[in-house]
Amino acid sequence: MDAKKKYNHKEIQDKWNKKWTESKIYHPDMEGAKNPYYNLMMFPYPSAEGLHVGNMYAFTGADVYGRFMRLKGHEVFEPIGLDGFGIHSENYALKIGVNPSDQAKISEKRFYEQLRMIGNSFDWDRTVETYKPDYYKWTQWLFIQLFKAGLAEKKKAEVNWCPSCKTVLADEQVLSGLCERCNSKVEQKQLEQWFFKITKYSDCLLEGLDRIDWTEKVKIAQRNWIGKSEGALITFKTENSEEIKVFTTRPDTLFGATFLVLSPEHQFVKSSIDKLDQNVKKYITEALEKGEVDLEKEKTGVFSGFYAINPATKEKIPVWIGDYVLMGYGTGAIMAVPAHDERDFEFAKKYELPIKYVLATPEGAEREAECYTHRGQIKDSGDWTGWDSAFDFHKIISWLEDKEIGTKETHYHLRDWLISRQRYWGAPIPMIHCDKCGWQPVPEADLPVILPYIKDFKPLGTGVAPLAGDSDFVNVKCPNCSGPAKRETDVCDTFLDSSWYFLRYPSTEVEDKPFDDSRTKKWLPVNMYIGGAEHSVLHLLYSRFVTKVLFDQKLLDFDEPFSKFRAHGLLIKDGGKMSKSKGNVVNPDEYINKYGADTLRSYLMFLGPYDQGGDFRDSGIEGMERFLKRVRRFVESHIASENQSKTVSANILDDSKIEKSFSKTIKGVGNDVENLRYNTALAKIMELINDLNASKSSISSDHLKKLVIMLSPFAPYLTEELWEALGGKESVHSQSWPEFSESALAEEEFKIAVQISGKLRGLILVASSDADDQARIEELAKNDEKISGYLEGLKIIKVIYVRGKILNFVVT
Ligand code: ANZ
Ligand code: ZN
Repeated sequence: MDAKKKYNHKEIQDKWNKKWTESKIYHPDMEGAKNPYYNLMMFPYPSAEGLHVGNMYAFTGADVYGRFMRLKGHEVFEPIGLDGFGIHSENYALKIGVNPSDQAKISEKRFYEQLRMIGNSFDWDRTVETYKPDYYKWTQWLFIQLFKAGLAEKKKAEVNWCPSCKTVLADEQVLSGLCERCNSKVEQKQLEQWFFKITKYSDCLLEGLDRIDWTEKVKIAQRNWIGKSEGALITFKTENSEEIKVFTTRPDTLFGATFLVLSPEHQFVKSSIDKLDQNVKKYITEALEKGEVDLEKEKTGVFSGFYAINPATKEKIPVWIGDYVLMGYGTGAIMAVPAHDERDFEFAKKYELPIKYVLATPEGAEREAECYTHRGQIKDSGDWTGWDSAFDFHKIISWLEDKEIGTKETHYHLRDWLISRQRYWGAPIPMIHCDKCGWQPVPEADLPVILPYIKDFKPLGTGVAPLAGDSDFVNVKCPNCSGPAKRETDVCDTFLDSSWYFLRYPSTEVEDKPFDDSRTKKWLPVNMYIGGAEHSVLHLLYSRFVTKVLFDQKLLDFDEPFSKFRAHGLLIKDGGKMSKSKGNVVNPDEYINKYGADTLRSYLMFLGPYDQGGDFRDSGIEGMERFLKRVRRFVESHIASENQSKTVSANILDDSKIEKSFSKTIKGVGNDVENLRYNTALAKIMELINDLNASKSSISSDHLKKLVIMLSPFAPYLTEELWEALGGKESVHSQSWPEFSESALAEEEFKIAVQISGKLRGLILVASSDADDQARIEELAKNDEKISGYLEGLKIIKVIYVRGKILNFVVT
């Protein structure tokens, strides 16, 4: 490299992109790799705007990790693809009036061009595009495996309907009552739909979480979404012997149940409507009209006029109707225990209903009429008095069962996965309906069921998908009886496409099966997966489910797809999440053109802890540009001076300092990168450069090489260029992470002057880590032979410590 020539990042990027492609350095041998490491990042859906700097933030962080693992001796497989089916792409195509399959080609080209510019070590021989028949053939195959295992079913159900997207949504795609994509208010509709029975895997999905190394908040989100609650089903009888069953997680509070509350939609309310007072009827009508309640709002209710018997106390308690009890959960009826449940407490206070404490409460709680929600010692509860509600759950259940009052019951929040979409742009569901034979899967030999190119792909909004208008597509022979039959015209939810793509990457060229067994054995489960936490209960849950199903079908020999998962943070601009509507989206191309990929990558990684995200600012990127320039000048000037004369180090002390700086940095950066603390890793490299600049001693090319290797995951092009200039063999990216010397890192000691009443009497050596431990330093001083001699017979009245410098014993 010519030091005087201006550094042209564009030329250098092109040069190395070409060399990397030729040398296949990022294309591990799928069959022969000795130390395989599958480094995966969530593949993007190709949006019209192209790659967003937020995507780039995610991909760079994942790539830094992959490059680090390569330096650590692994053969790293880092694939990329496009999750291009789905509403998002289709909506854009609709907006600009292009067929989604035509738009897909345009988006693909644009995305891949951009993805080639960001300096990631992608294996470009193994891309996966979910909308291509050679991929969705196997998505359809997967659907059929689930059907054959009895895990796919078409049934009529109340489903979420987005009036704007004109399709149904899975529960996971509804956020506080709004459509995840377009924010429209979601409606409930009765429709016949395909479901995957993910609920059969609730316990499996919970149990597996304990065995995987994932970002804790994502595990918590999954646990909450599965929402297992163990409790009891308890039967209350009304005065006229009708039964009202309630689900409770706190059967231990049964003796404190002072009223019941039913949802306005409860069967008991419906069947006794004639006997209800006018004002009660009015309340019910209004509540039903209001529909879904806002749980944050004040609770309302009305006394039904009926009473029930508490089966434990045998007391008569009033039956209320209230809007805080939801029909869709439990039995739609609750036993209210105001003393120990906040919602019931609020309700009881408002309507002046009795509050009865049945657990030992802290001093004063009852006098002040406070709600006490913890478990504890049971009181005033007949046989149960003295039991501990935290530990005697099973005793309580047995008691209820003996008396035939209740049974043990477990509830889950998780619902079955709604898989069908009444849209065009997805994999056709590979099922055929015959009036005689019912639902039949398309024979595997006939896969893929090609998505036909149709003109009228607009969603109809009638609950029927656009494919229904294509009679050539619809009418087929029944695979079972050869009679006339009809194809399913709904398409698969896009989350099915992405639920298994990681299985396809190592086997992209395999044509006769979705994934090759020996390759799968070699590369899976994924060693490291990085992506957004927003997919906690969507993609990350569905992928686990699909993997578990395939495991149970003996098609895989592992049941968790991602051994390690880390969620990255969000990139913020001007205080808000980047979004097109806010007009604060940053396009990475502009910055790559202006500053180069190395600078943008390093800047993004320097913004803050990778798992917490950061704030994108133009001023910051210039600082990073200056830093990389400094590194370049530093290396280049040393190469130049080495070439002139081999300078011999003048100062041995300085040399050991350099050794130490290097060891400290190599160790620190390694730990930081391992833990995705890229910002502090870069800070340590910056510090090293400062140390080296300040040092007078010569720096060997060996040192320079170590420096360049450490920086290589962040700035892959510049470091290749410097590596070459340093005469390095092969690529910097196929080197080994530098070793460091523990002995150079050995603890530093410093000297403290010990005075006795202001007179210097000796020096002691103290470890740096003890600099703040005055007691330890006093002890060391007193144990020193010389000093202890001076102190003999004297009385210490005061000790003054000047940190790191002087210890003064004031004596009389
Ligand atoms: C009595 C009780 C006493 C309760 C107490 C709690 C505390 P999770 O954990 O979410 O499953 N509940 C049951 N069905 C309901 C419905 N349809 N609408 C609103 N609330 C309902 O919560 C179960 C608890 O939520 C149940 O336990 C019930 O209140 C309430 F000190 O029963 B509990
Ligand atoms: Zn048939």
